[in-house]
Amino acid sequence: MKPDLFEAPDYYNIDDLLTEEHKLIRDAARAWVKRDVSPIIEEAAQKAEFPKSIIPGLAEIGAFGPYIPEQYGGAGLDQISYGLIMQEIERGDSGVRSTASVQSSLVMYPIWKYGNEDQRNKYLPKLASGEWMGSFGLTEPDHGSNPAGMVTSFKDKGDHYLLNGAKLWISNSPFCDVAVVWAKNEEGRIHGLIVERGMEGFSTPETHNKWSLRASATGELIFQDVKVPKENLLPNKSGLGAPLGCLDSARYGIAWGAIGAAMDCYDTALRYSKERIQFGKPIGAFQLQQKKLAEMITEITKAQLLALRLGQLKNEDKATSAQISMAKRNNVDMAIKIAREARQMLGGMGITGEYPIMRHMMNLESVITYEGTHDIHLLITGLDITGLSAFK
Ligand code: TGC
Ligand code: FAD
Repeated sequence: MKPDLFEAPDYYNIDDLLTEEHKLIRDAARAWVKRDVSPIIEEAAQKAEFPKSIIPGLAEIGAFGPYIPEQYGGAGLDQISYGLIMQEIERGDSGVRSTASVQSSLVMYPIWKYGNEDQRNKYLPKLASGEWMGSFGLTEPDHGSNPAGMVTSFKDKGDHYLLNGAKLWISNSPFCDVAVVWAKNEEGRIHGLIVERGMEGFSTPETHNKWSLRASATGELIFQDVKVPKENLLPNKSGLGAPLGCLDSARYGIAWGAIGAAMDCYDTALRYSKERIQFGKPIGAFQLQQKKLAEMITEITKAQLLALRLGQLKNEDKATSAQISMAKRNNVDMAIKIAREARQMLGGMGITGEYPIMRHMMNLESVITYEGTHDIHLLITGLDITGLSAFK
C-alpha cells in the first residue's frame, strides 16, 4: 500500500466549532491511525485477520469507552470527542472502528447503564484497557431486522440461569472474553446477560469468506445449556428498549465513522486526479471528474454538520433515536456513494490494494447493513414523521 498522505478536508471551517480538547483528541487519534493502522491494515484485510496488535493503541487513544466515566477506566470525554475518535479510526478502516464501537457502545455502555456497581467495577476497567474484549449478541439466524422475535432464552434454575440459543453475525465474537447477550426469560421478556468465555456450553465459531469488513473478526455465539451465574444478569433495564438503547450510542458513532471513510476516499481521489495524466492533462482538469469531486466535498461537508449538530444534542441529552437513525443512514449512504465514485476515478488502480478505496467500499457494505439496514432506518424516519409504523 502507498504511504498514508491523508489530509483531512474541512471545507466549512468546522474546526472553528470544535474546542481545543476536541482537536487534541482528534489529532492524537489521527496520528495513531497514520502510524499504527495504515501500514498494516491492507495486509490484515487481504488475509482476513483482525490485527490484535492494535488493541493497546486503541485503548491508549481512548477508543474503548470514550464517554464512560474515568472512575470505571473510561476516558470521561463528551460525545463530540467520541464521534471524532470514531471518524479517525474509520478513516483507517471500518473494521477497526467496529471493534471499538462494539467494545464501547455495545458492551461497556450496557454494563455502565443497565448493570450494578459490582458489574461495573468487575468489567469496565478491563474492557477500557483492552485486557478483556467484548461482543454483543442481538442478531439471530432468523431474527435480524426484527430482534423482538428472538428465540434465545434462559430459564431460572434457582441458583443460576440456563441459557440456550444462538447469535449470528457477531463482531469480535471469535476472540471475545465476555459477551453481552440478549435473551428472553420464561415470560418472554428480553434481558441482558454477561456470558464469559470458558463457561461450559458456550462457543464462538468464526464466520469465514466475508468480502467485507475483512480486518474485523465476525462469528457466532452458541449457547448449549450454559449455566450463567445470577449475578451476571443486567438488573437495571429490560425489554427491547434495552438493546436498542445501546444501538443509539453505536449508531451515533457510525454516523461520525462513515465520514472518516468518505474523507479518505475523497482525499485519495483528489490527489490522484492531480497526478494522473491522460490526454495530456491531469484527469482532475476534466469537467466530469471535477463534478465528482465537487459533489463529494459537498456531501462530506453536509455529513460533518449533521454529525456535529447531533453531537451537540447528545451532549445536552436531547438527541432522539430517530435523529440518530437519520444521521447513521445519511452518512453511511453518503460514504458508500463517495467510495464508488472515488474508485472509478482511479480507473484500474482503484481495484487494487495500493489504495484504500476498494477496501472502504467493501467495508461500507457491512456498515450500511449492520446496526439497522438503510431501509430499516428509512422506516424509522417514516414512523417518526407520520406516527404510522410500517413494522407492525
Ligand atoms: P418498537 O415496538 O418500536 O420498540 C420496542 C421498545 O423499544 C423502544 N425503542 C427504543 N429504545 C431505545 N432506543 C431506540 N432506538 C429504540 N427504538 C425503539 C420503544 O420505545 C419500545 O419501548 P417500550 O418501553 O414501549 O417497550 O420495536 P419493533 O419491534 O417495532 O422494532 C423497531 C425496529 C425495527 C426499529 C428495531 O427492531 C430495529 O432497530 N431493528 C434493527 C435491528 C438492528 O439494528 N440490529 C443491530 C444488531 S447489533 C449490530 O448490528 C452491531 S454491528 C456492530 C459493529 O460491528 O460496529
Ligand atoms: P434481514 O433482516 O433478513 O433483512 C434482509 C433485507 O430485508 C434487508 O434489505 C432489510 O432492509 C429488508 N427488510 C427487513 N425487514 C424489512 C421491513 N420491515 N421492511 C422493508 N424491508 C425490510 N449483530 C449483532 O447483534 N451484533 C454484532 O456485533 C453484529 N455485527 C455484525 C457484523 C457484520 C459484518 C454484519 C454484516 C452484521 C452484523 N450484525 C451484528 C448483524 C446486523 O445487525 C444484521 O445483519 C442486520 O440487522 C440485518 O439483519 P439480517 O442480516 O438478518 O437481514
